[in-house]
Amino acid sequence: MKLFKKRNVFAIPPIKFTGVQLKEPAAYAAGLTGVKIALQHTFKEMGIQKSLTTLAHMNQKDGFDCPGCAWPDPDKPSKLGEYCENGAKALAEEATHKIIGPDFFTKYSVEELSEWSDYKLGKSGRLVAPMLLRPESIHYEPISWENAYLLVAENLKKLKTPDEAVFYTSGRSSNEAAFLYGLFVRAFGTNNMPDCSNMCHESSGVALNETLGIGKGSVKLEDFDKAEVIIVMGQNPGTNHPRMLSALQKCKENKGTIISVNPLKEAGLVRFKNPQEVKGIVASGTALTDIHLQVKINQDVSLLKLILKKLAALDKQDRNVFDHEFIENYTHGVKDLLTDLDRFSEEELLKICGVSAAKIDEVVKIIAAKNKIIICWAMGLTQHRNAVDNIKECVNLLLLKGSIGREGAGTCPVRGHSNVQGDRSVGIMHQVSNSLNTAIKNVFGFDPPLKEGLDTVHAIEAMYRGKAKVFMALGGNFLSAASDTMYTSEALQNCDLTIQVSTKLNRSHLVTGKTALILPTLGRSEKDTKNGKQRFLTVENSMGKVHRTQGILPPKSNTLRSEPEIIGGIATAYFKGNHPVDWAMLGDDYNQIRQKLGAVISGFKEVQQKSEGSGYYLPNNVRELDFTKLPKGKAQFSVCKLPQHQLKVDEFVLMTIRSHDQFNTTIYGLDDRYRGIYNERRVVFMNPEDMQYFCLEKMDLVDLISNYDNKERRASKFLAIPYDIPKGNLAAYFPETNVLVPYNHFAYKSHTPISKSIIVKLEKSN
Ligand SMILES: Nc1nc2c(c(=O)[nH]1)N[C@H]1C(S)=C(S)[C@@H](COP(=O)(O)OP(=O)(O)OC[C@H]3O[C@@H](n4cnc5c(=O)[nH]c(N)nc54)[C@H](O)[C@@H]3O)O[C@H]1N2
Ligand SMILES: Nc1nc2c(c(=O)[nH]1)N[C@H]1C(S)=C(S)[C@@H](COP(=O)(O)OP(=O)(O)OC[C@H]3O[C@@H](n4cnc5c(=O)[nH]c(N)nc54)[C@H](O)[C@@H]3O)O[C@H]1N2
Ligand SMILES: [Mo]
Repeated sequence: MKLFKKRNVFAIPPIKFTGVQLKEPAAYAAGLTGVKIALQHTFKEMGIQKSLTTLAHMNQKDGFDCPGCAWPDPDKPSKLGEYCENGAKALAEEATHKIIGPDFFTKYSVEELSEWSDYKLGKSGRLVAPMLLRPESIHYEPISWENAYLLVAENLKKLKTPDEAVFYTSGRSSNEAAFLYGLFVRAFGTNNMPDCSNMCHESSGVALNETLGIGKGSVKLEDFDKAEVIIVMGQNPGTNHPRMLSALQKCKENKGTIISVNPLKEAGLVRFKNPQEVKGIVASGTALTDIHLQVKINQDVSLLKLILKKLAALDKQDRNVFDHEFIENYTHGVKDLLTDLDRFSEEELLKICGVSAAKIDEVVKIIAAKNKIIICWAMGLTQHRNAVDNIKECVNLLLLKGSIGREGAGTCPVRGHSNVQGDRSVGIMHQVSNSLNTAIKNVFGFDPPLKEGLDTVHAIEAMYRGKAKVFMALGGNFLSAASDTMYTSEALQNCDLTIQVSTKLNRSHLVTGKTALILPTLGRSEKDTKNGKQRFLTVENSMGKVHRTQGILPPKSNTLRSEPEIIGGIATAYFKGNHPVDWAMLGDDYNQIRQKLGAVISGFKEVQQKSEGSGYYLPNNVRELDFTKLPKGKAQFSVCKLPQHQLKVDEFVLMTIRSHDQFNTTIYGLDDRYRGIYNERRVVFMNPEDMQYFCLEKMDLVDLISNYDNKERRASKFLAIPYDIPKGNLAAYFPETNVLVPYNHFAYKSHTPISKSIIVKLEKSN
């Protein structure tokens, strides 16, 4: 009877090769192929008619927000459709006509399903029924919603302290769901609210808060039209934020210069054929990047320091290079920064960053003469040990140039999940905010907990050590997204109960606690109706604009419940009426949630009225040049350290990146078209000279091995692919390589796993 300890499930699926085909990397992004592929995905999953009408409503004022990335919509969305290839894939994934009901789980055990690839799991269809996995079973069985809520409540009540529970959030939730979830978790009594941001832009949040007083970017979409220089660092917009390419295109049309800083020459940054323009279909499109700086992985600080030193030298001759008036009026710490720069030699910096001196001089010349500069960045800067410094060094450059709080200039951390920024704004965080706690106390009449909660890496450790016993996830795929897959799988399996509120099947439903629940929920694209009335939700985009989202498709099943309803249901079962908050009412009535949200968080006061149409901007002190919250009331320069990688001759720095056909752990397909890889994900990109030195031929099989704190971690059997990547650097896809990321190595201050700079060795596979 007592099956548990533990089920025979695979945390990583057995290795299967799918038959690689190689082509030349693409010379441009999007164009007609992009449109064709977008439609292929939606037609296959949703049928032709439904695809066309649904896509027409995506990112339109009366429609729903794309479930993909958080790039903002223009105020006047294109009538031809305001979506990209990868947004269409995200929609196809969610709105697929396939469903998995109870019979699917009767047929397949979790042990059997765990042998499937992530691709096959995702393609099996939408989850539609609440399911329970008992400790003595390897098959999920149906459970009613009410019994599921009671089971969660009972398990939460059994805990010795509320800190034995962990409540994860992925960035797909709405503001309303996230606010209610955070409220429930605090009412329950813990701040254990790790979220996907911890693995993503946390480093940006920390760096920007400390230097500029707000953990978000400062630019608006229209600033892209006015920028003279846009620097895109550590980001692959062609794949991950394709609609950003139109904004870059506008900058080019206005004679702006685009500089990309990336170990890879990503197709999206080279040339763009805008599928929403005739020119993009028939002509050669727009060349985007003017200068590509092929930096070595994690050497952005060295590169930026060299640029700053050269600019400082020019400024000594001509006092117009830096904006001295701005520096004087709005900043603090410039002397320390400039003195520190003197400690470094140009030769040393040049050598370690790996970029050619001529290209750096070209960039310095351009930057010296301009002051409308935007820096955009994503995971290439945030997932390193010194990630916070990476971003602070970018802020240093912008502050020296006065490129902050000015039209056409500023910081642009490009967010990942479509509402990851909103989740934070409405209170999903493990840190304690006194002002938020006071507001909650005033509005709801209870005292939120004061002890700082666990972030992602510390939540994993707590579960591993048996200090946390209940794990709930509002979306996401914690097992495969987090670092150290084997360690994380032990951690989850140590829990008494794991609960997943999800739309699609993933590995976190298979590698679970002793008891597990799947609570299926509505997707963005679906109608959310109560008593015959359609409800709407709101989200915040990457630039701090809050707007409505309302699905248009009929729900996949009438058993599905919305995220706020599920949270309301769990909270009602837990408190049984003994609490000042009316949870059931809030779960049903989003207008009431918004009213309370507005009373607690001032930026949301008028969310009900102002979120209509293209929405409204939340307050942003940087746009007002208001730094009163910071020391001396000024924006802060920072003295940043160089990263330290003492590599042995046979060691490499590995970055784990996304292919063109995935959304994080959701695998849409097996191609990485822009990089010329077809029908295979088990590849490692390698410099041809390194391959020669290590006697490797194209397509040889290698194991990747990391060794931290004397613990060896191995990802076996990757096809070596010669690629234009700096020597000593490697790239491979996540989540296949997450096994290599040690759970206890993460960025200083932000605790973001070091997913972009893992030290590895290679071994020929057996
Ligand atoms: N289609 C699609 N869209 C997505 C996602 C998806 O998976 N698929 N994911 C969403 C999410 S949650 C996020 S956070 C974003 C992620 O968006 P990105 O950050 O663009 O995603 P990554 O593939 O991780 O790419 C990192 C880029 O940084 C470069 N890079 C790596 N290390 C370094 C470094 O040390 N220095 C520099 N300068 N560059 C480096 C890599 O070569 C790569 O081009 O995209 C969001 N949008
Ligand atoms: N090695 C390595 N690891 C990484 C990264 C990396 O670059 N390298 N990137 C990191 C980053 S940036 C991020 S953001 C994390 C992502 O971490 P997560 O957000 O945890 O992972 P996702 O793969 O985005 O989650 C996908 C699942 O979300 C569920 N889902 C989708 N839509 C909805 C919805 O509307 N509601 C609900 N309730 N569920 C939904 C589906 O069940 C789907 O299977 O991964 C991180 N992990
Ligand atoms: Mo992300």
